Amino acid sequence: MKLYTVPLAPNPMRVTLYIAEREALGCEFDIERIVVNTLKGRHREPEHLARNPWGTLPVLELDSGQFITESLVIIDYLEGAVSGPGLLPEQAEHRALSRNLERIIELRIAQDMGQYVHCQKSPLGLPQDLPKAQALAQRMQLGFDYIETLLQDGRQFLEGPSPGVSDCTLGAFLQFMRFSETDLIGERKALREWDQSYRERDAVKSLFMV
Ligand SMILES: N[C@@H](CCC(=O)N[C@@H](CS)C(=O)NCC(=O)O)C(=O)O
Repeated sequence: MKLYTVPLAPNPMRVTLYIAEREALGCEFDIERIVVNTLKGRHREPEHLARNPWGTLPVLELDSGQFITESLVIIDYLEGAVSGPGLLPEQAEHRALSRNLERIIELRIAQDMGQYVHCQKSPLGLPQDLPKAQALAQRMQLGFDYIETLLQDGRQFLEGPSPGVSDCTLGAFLQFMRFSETDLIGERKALREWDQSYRERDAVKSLFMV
C-alpha cells in the first residue's frame, strides 16, 4: 500500500494519527508514505489527479492499484485490512456511537475549521477573509460546546477510556487551528485539558508541532 499525504494538513493528519495509535497498540503497517507537496501545487498536477480527480489528500493506493480518496474510508479499510487491535469498537451499538461522534466532529467542527484556517492564515496562500473566518468560528461554537459537555464525566478520550477515531479527527483539526495562530477553545476547561493531554501522549506527540 502507498499513502499519499502531506504534513500539517488535517485530513492526512487524522489518518497519520490513526496509524500511530494502532502502532502504539502493536499493529504493523506495511505502508509506503509519499508526500505530495501542496505548497508547490503538486496535488493539482496530472500525476496526482490520476489518483484522485478532486486533487485532495490523503489518498491510499491499494496493492490492487485501486485508490481510496476519503480519509475516513481509508481508516475503515485499514481497520479491517491490518491485523491486531483496532480503534473501532466491535459491538454494533458502540461502533455506531463511535461513528456518530466522529461524524458530529467532522460536520460541526472539522469542515468549518478547514475553511476557517484558510480564511485566517492559509498555508496554501489563499486570500485572507476575516468576516468569513468570524462567521465560521461562530458556527463551530455549538460543536465545541457539545464536546465540552461530553467530557464532563471525566472520560480520558472522546469515546471513553481508550483512543478512538473521534480523537484522531478532533486532534488533527485542532492542530490545524493552531497553525492559524488562533484559539477557538475559549473557556472550555475540559476540552482544553483533553487537547493538551491527547497530543502529549507518547503514541502521537512527535506528530504534533506544538
Ligand atoms: N473529504 C476528504 C477531504 C480531503 C481534503 O480536503 N484534503 C485537503 C487537505 S486537509 C486537501 O487536499 N486540500 C487541497 C485542495 O483541496 O486543493 C477527506 O476526508 O479525505
